[in-house]
Amino acid sequence: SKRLKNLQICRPFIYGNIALPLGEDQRGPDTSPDHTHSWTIFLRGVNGEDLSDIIKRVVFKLHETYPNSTRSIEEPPFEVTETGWGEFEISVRVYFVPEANEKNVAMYHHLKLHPYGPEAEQQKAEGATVTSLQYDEFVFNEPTENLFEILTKS
Ligand code: SLL
Repeated sequence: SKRLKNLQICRPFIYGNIALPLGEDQRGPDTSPDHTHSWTIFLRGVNGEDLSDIIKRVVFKLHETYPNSTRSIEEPPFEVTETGWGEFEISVRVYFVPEANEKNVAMYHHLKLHPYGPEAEQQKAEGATVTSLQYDEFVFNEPTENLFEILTKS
């Protein structure tokens, strides 16, 4: 559809990971013995919305030590849960719905498993959940009328 000139519209979102040390009770028969953590990387709206109104697909590229390391998530929630032993960079590529007529965008997230900083010792002792989140915004310049309608409804 037509593009709206001289207009910019933003949509805020959150992406990042949570991680938990794997306790003996959380290990299944298929859990690799060298895996120490369970983690989830996700991308969603700032109020927990799934963002499927503007996003068609999110591709998470994991470390090549993972089987099928390119994970294409075609439906919300846009997230991947895994177990593992190490931290690494995850590439997160977002593909928008066709009516937006926007190029895909890529971001990077450093998967965090280990607590650090002043609270680290206590967090380790408690087996606390580690969280590493980033706030960002999709910025659409001269959006299509369709995208504008999606972003301004409700
Ligand atoms: C490191 N640069 O050396 C990092 C790489 C890779 C983490 C960390 C493997 C999972 C699996 C896993 O946790 N890889 O066995 O599928 O620390």
